[in-house]
Amino acid sequence: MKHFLRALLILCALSLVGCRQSAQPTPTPDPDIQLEWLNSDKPLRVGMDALVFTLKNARAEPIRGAVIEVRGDMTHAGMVPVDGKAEGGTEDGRYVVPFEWTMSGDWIVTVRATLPDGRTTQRRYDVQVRSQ
Ligand SMILES: [Cu+2]
Repeated sequence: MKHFLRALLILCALSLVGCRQSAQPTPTPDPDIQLEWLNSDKPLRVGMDALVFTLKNARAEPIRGAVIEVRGDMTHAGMVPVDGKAEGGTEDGRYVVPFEWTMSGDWIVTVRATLPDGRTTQRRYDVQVRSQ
């Protein structure tokens, strides 16, 4: 019994670490960079998806040549985070990130854009993914 309790404690501690790892301090977004997730309002379903982001400057002009990195963490413990990435962008500043929703439930999506000049911005979205 003693061993079981200890194992349980260790498991809890480990899952807490796994769960909170993604909660890095969010840097203040650069007001000159507008990062938007265009299709975040449509219903999200388990499986492969294509996340579309736009990147614009303060004058609403498209920014090309950036890198957009997406990280998805589920709110419960024991899941491997999902990563996605897009580089370059289209002429109108769109970036399409292939991304797989591996499970239904609540996700925290962290999107980070790195511009060619090294500036970065980050946004967080809390979304719900439904089963098929
Ligand atoms: Cu999960």
